[in-house]
Amino acid sequence: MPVVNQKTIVMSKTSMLRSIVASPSIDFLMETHNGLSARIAEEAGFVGLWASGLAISASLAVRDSNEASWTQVLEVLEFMSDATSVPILLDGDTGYGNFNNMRRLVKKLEQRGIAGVCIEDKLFPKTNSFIRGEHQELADIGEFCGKIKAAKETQADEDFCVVARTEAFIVGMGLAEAVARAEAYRVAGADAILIHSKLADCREIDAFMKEWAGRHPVVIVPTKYYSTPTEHFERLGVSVVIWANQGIRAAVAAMQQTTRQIAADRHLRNVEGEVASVAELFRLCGADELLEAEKRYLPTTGRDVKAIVLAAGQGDLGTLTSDTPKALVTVKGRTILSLLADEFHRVGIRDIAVVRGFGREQVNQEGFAYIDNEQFAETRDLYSLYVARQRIEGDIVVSYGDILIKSYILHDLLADPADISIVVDAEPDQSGTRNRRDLVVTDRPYDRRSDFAKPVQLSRIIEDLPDDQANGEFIGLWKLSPKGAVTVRDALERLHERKDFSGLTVNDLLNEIALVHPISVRFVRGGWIDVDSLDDLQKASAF
Ligand code: SPV
Ligand code: MG
Repeated sequence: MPVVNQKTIVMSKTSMLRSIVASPSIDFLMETHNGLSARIAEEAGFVGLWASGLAISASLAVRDSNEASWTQVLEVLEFMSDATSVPILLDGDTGYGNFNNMRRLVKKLEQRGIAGVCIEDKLFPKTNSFIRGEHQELADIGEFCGKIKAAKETQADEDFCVVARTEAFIVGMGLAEAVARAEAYRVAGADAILIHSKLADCREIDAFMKEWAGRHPVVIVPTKYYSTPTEHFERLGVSVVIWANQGIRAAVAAMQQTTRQIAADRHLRNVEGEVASVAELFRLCGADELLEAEKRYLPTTGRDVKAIVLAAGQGDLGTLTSDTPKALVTVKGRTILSLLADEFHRVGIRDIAVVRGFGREQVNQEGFAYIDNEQFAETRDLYSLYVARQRIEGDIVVSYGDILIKSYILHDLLADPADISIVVDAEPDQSGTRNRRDLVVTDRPYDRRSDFAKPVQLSRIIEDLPDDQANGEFIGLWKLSPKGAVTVRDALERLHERKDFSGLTVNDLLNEIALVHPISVRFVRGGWIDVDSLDDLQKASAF
C-alpha cells in the first residue's frame, strides 16, 4: 500500500517488489545476508534484494539446512530491512514447517517490512540444491499448494509477494514435472514461479520457458549457468534474475586474503591500503546522522564549547592587587580564576583560554591556554578580546576573569539557542561601592515567564545608568554559536578600525552588534558575584 508523505507518494516496499515481479522488463535482485551487505547492494543500485538462505546461514557459519532457526533469520532480516529502502525477497526455504508455520512466517515478515517470500517444494529441514540434489525429496504438490494458499490468505498487504520455487529439475524429475508443479503453484495463488537448475548451461531454463509460454512471471537463479548472457534471459522473457550468493562469496574471498596476509606479516602495512577505511564504515552506517541527532536531542554540554576569560586587568582591591592581577586574588584559598574554571569544567568546558596582561607572569596555572595582551596598561577589555580573536569560532563562551558564577548559569546559557546571548541579572545587588556596573536596557522588562515566551533582546548596555532606567546588569558572561562567532569577529574588525579602539569595552562591541543582530538576554537573579571591591570579596567568601 502506498505511503503518502507531505510532498510525494512513496511506494511501499511491497509495491516495489510487486512491480519488479510483474513488470515485463527484466530486473535483478542481489544476494545480501546482513544489514551492511544489504545497504551496500542498495547503494550499488539494485532495485531489490534476495535474502539468501545459503548466504545468511554461511554468514553465521552454519549449514544451509535450517540450522539457523527461523526466528534467528528474522532477526537478520530486521537489520537488513532497517538498513535499506528497497524491497527484500526472503528465501524462506520450505516455509520452516507446514502451512501453519507458513502463516506465522508471513505475518512476521510483514511486521518487519519484508516485501515477499520465496518457498521451495522440498521437505523441512531442507538441503541446499547444489548438495546431492538428486537425492532430495520433493514436497507433495497438494501439501505445497496448501502452503501457498495459506501464505496468500494470511498476508495483510495485497502487494506482499509469494514466489513458489520448484526443485523438479534439481532432483532430476524433468520438464513435465517442473511445468506441472509450476502450473499448480500458479493456480494456488503464487505471484511468480522460481525455476531452479543446477546445470552449467541454461538448457533446462530454455525448455521450461518455452513450455511455460509466459503464463506467469518467472524468476531464475543462474548460479551454475552463470556464463549465459543476460540478454538471453531477457529474450526468454524472464522476469527476475537473482544473483544469489556473490556478495557473501566476495566477502569470504576478501576476508581470507586479508586475514591470511595479516597473520603472515604480523603487521598491517600491506593491507591498510587494500581494505575499506574506517571512515567508510562510519559512512555506511550513517555516523553523521547520529552526530546531527545528538545536537538535537542530547542536553547541551560544553564538550565542544571553548571559553575565553578576559583577565588582563589589575583590578582595584588595594594592596591585594598592587602586584597581583585580580583573577589571582584568592577566595577561601582558591584563586578567582580557578574557581571560575571549576564552574566551566562542571558543564564540560575544558578548553579555556585566559587573556592575561597585568602580572601575566604570575598567571600560569596549568589547564589553561594563555594569550597575552601586551598593551593591557593602555587598553580596555575589548582589546583583550581582540588579541584572542582567533579563538572566536565555533561555540564559545566569553567571561570576565573577575566574576564567580554558579554552574547552573553556564548550563542554561549553553542551552540558549540564540546565536549571541548574554547573561543579565534582573535584580542586581545594588549595595556597596562598585567601580563599574554594566547596566542593561532590554526590549522588554524581565518577567518570570520570559524564559518560555519570545526571547528578550538587548537594546543597549550603558555603564552607570540610573538603576530605575535599567532592566538589569550584564554579569560579564556571554555565549556565541558558530554563526554568532562570525558576527562578533566581523564587528570586532569594524571597531578595530576606529582610532579610539584601545578605549573601547565589550559593552561597546555588544552595542555595535545590537544595531544589526539580535542579542538574546538570559535573565538570572543572583547566582554570581563580580569581585570589584573588598566588600565584594567579603561576599565572595560566603558565595
Ligand atoms: C539461496 O541463495 O539460498 C538459494 C539459491 O536458495 S541456491 O543456493 O542456488 O539454492
Ligand atoms: Mg536457499
